Amino acid sequence: MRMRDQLEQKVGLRFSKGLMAADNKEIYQALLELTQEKLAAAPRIQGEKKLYYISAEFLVGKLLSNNLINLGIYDEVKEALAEAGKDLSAVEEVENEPSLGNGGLGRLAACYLDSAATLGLPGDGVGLLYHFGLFHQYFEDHKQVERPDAWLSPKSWLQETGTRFTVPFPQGDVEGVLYDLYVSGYDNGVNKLHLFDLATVDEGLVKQGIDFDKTDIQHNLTLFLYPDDSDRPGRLLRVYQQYFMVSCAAQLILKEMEDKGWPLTSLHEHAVIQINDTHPSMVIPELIRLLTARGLSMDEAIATVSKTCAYTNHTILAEALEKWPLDFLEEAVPGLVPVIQELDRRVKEKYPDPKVAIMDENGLVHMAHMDIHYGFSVNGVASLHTEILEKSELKAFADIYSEKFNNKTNGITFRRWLMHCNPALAAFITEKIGPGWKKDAAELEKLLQFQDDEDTLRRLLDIKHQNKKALCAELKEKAGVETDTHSIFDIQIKRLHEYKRQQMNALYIIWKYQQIKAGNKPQRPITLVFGAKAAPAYIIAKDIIHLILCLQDLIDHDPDVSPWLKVVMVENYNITWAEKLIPACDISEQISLASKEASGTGNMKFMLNGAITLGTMDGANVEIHDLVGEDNVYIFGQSSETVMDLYARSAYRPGDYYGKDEEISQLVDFIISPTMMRLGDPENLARLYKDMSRKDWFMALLDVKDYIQVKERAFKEFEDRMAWAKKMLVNIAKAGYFSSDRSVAEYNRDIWKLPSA
Ligand code: 26V
Repeated sequence: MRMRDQLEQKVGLRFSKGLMAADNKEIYQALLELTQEKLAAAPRIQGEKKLYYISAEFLVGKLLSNNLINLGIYDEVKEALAEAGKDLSAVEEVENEPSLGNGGLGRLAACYLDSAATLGLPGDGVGLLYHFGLFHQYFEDHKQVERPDAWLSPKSWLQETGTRFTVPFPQGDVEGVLYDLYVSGYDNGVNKLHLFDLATVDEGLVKQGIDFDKTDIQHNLTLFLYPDDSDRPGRLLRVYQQYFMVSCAAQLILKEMEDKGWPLTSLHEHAVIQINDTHPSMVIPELIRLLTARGLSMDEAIATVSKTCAYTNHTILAEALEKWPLDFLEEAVPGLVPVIQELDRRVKEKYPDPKVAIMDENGLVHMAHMDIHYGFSVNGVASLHTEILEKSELKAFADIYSEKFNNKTNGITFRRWLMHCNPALAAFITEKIGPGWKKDAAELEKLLQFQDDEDTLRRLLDIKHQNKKALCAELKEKAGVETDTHSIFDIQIKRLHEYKRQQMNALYIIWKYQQIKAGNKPQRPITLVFGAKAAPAYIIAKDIIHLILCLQDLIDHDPDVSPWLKVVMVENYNITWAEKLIPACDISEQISLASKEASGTGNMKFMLNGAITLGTMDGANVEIHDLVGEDNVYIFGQSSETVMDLYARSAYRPGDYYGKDEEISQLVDFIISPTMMRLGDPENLARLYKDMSRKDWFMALLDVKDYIQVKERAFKEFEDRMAWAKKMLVNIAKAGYFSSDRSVAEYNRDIWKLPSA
């Protein structure tokens, strides 16, 4: 049946009207049903061995277009709707974005599920169904305010499966209820994302904002992702949540083994578990507990689990490497404690070095240490990151288990981050080099033959300009702000964290403001866009948001400056915003303190869409630099070696810059200038000023002058439009390496060893 007829039939059946008379909501419902039916009819990817990717986050984004693209019917649907006078992108607006993630780790999980299905690898995701997700961010009085993100709707992509598992807690058993989402591969079959909900969850527990009774674990486990952990009940709740997730996951895995009639001693031959950061680490002792309860000896259980589990490290920030006090575990998950103690005993017997113990002398249980000893693979997510893990952070482990350590540089799915979000560029690339790049991203290099072709370069500039126009319209509609389509778009979108140094970008804004006030106007207006959520209990991060919002306001109301400089911080930054911002970007801000950003994946998305990276030699920026060469990236700042050395010797003092360097002092002082103190909250601004001038733990002042200088050079070079377009082309052509199809193929080659359909 023609797509138009299929759609007419669906709309007719459900709403007793024709497509032309239906509104976008009705069309969305019809499309959702039609797409779900096609997903259900697609072949389920199967094999003798399967990947279980367990993760606290899956930042999947809206699903309609992605599924239509992967099913190969996007264009047909778009045309059928257009025939009836309807617009697919307006229909997409109806869908709520699932609020199941926080940042890079969650988005990476979503990209990897897409690629596993695309490559025909049997692999399911396992996580939790958070009713209110992370939180919805609002701005009030130039400050972040958090409210529940009630994204669930009665009709959605989720399917109730009827599968339930019992999870034991000291307060009594709770039930996990399994919901499934189809994960479609591009031109291939489907896998699933398994999301567990708490049968007895009670949304009514949420009172003011995102506050709720953190101790009521029989009703709260699946309300929020990362509930505030600034107090003991909050931290305990994390443990309860994590255990709920991994116990359900472990039971699902064993059920699938039993359903197939496979003996549990052969678990490692049929299952591989990827532990995404330490949040799912308790799956190791939980599986051991369940296997011994089913008759395996402790030795057998430990051996088979160790051959099944692999761990990915996504951060080297000490505070993000989870360590739980033993008494927390005794209180929340007493059933696991004897297993963890046994695992620790075995380690201590073999390796006396206290650095590699699971349980340290303070009674803290190091989750990553358990993963490394009792998993068969440990990987970092970019080559510099893996090198730092091996040579520094996890050196004691790498010395013991050199064969376990490996690098898997992150990747992104080109289906969402080019074909979906930038259809004009995708079509142009196909026009130039054919469609092969969609299945083999390395083919993008064929674009290099056009690097001196004026017509190609002009087309690239034109596509960028069209995307800017679309973004400006979106900013007007959604945020009520006017932006200039001819300005340079310089964008920093990522979690708000001091190590990512949004505060350094804010110092640039202050510098530029002062320059313009002094009469030094830029050659062309500049639009600086931010998008970021701060963890609700992370005070300084919220102060940085406050600073940026105050600067936005200050500049908007200053007629000397506003024609030249525009600051926009979008509210509730999410995947949907990213899909609009990235295609329109000229300069991609990747300015983390070298050694601190494990990889970054936004940097890859920007590059693929023809933005030029302005960044430090950190994370995957290093690989971007090596691929595109000096001329096609803007690098500044101290090296990771220097930074690590400064930390090791406790030798960094902001006072060496603030107070000594007049230019730097002027920028920092501006934060508490009378103008700013009138505009913002003096308490927040003074706290941030104090932190930046006296502590500056992530060394913004160390690199700020170099940053300003290199950023100015980038703005200047932007004016040679042909030279800039060539940089864009080289970046796009070299982005193929960052396809998640490549990453996932490497995971499979070295770690998972799954059969491919
Ligand atoms: C962060 C937070 C912050 C909010 C409060 C709770 C909480 C819990 C855990 C974490 C860890 C986040 C780890 C993470 O997202 N790492 C990112 O992983 C990306 C994918 O590998 C990588 O590209 C980024 O560099 C890295 O920061």
